[in-house]
Amino acid sequence: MNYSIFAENRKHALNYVKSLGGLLILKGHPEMVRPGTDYEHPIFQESNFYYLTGVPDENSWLVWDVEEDVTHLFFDLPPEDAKTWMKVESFESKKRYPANFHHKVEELPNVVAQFISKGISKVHILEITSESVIRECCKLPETVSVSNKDLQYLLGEARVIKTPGEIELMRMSAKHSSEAHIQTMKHVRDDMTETDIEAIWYYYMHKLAGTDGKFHAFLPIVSFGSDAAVLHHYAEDNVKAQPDQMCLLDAGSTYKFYAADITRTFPISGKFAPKHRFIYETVLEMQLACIDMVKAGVMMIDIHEKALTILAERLMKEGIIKTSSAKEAIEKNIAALFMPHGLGHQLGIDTHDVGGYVRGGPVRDTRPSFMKLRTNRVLQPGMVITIEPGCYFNPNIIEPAVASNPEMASLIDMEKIRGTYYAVGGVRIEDDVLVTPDGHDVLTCVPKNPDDIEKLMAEGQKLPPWM
Ligand SMILES: [Mn+2]
Repeated sequence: MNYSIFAENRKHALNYVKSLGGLLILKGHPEMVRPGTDYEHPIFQESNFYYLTGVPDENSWLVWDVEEDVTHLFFDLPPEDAKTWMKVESFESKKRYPANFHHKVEELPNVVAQFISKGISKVHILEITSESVIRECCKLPETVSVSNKDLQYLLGEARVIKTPGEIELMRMSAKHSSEAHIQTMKHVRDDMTETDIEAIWYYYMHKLAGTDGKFHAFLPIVSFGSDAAVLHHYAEDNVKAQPDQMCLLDAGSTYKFYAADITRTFPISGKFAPKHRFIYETVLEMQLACIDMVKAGVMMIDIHEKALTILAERLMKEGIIKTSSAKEAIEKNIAALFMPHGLGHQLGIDTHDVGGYVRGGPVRDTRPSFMKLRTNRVLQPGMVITIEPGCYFNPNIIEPAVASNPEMASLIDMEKIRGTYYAVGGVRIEDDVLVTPDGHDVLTCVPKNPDDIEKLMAEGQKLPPWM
């Protein structure tokens, strides 16, 4: 592992936080023990702390004098007898994490006191940390002011633009997650449950990403048929696949805490039925056109609008909606009934990564077709975003909308939807895209052309059964 990545992150972040002045104090995630047991929950390091340090250990601290750019890292070392139970890293080995000084956590108040004695009177902390905890742990006198107003936002702004080292880590998580998706797709059989498919995904994720990828970027979404219209449907063990259904798998691993996020939708039988293929090709056309638009200077909302436009045009062509134009379908909130989410989000340490809405930037568009978009950003080189259009037929969204709006009801062929498309459920196709100085680079690589999916699944059928 190249820990200089985190020194590089800090150098990049300094451009954003230097003007704050004073001392930045960040606390790593606390340890979490299940009450009454010695079971320690694995912790996903606090994202901002990890970004600046690369330290995954619980109860760690960073003290950063941004005016002089001097950093102190603090480690909570386990007691001597812990060696009976676990492999304990030496204090010396902690010096691999880049900082000017390394300490045991007990020294935190002394080091902070030295800064205060040199005249520092201002401390900045994250919004998510409690001022009283920081004051108590660092023994801050009342004369020192503590602000949680700006640090988290500014670090978020820094994290929007990935450093070259971060991009390398994200390429790794994208690679592992892509391969795990391919392997899972090959092993799907028509007698499996949602949890069976989830288990195959887990197996490959752990096998490929190993201990560096032991955290999921998020809980995998696995759904069959009509359940795929529910955006976050988690796997259930009593739901068995039907040969005439599609499966939607939205899953991503992490690598060194950096996330990947991929969705594929594929036929359980390995062959798309015509009604599946129509919806699938609609979403694929949306996704390819949107990825094509990704380049510096373009606004996410314009790419989102492109997705809705293609969706509306295709649904009009099939007679599912009867508006006179795609524009009308968007303005009358009809297109959004079939894609009730934003086109994508930023990706980084967090799956829905920071920095969605810029202070002083355009406010969130409140029109129903646009309000779910997670970012108002203009794309810049170094951003990593997901492009994940979808088309869904969710009766819980569509039925109340047409029941309360006669004009909308007159513009939608409910017979077709009830008779055919509720059973199709939903399709989403999602890839992770890096904005580069001259366009974009798609980091994830899983077949998505329907013929390629059928070919891959046919190859998979030749493999011995999983169970
Ligand atoms: Mn996503």
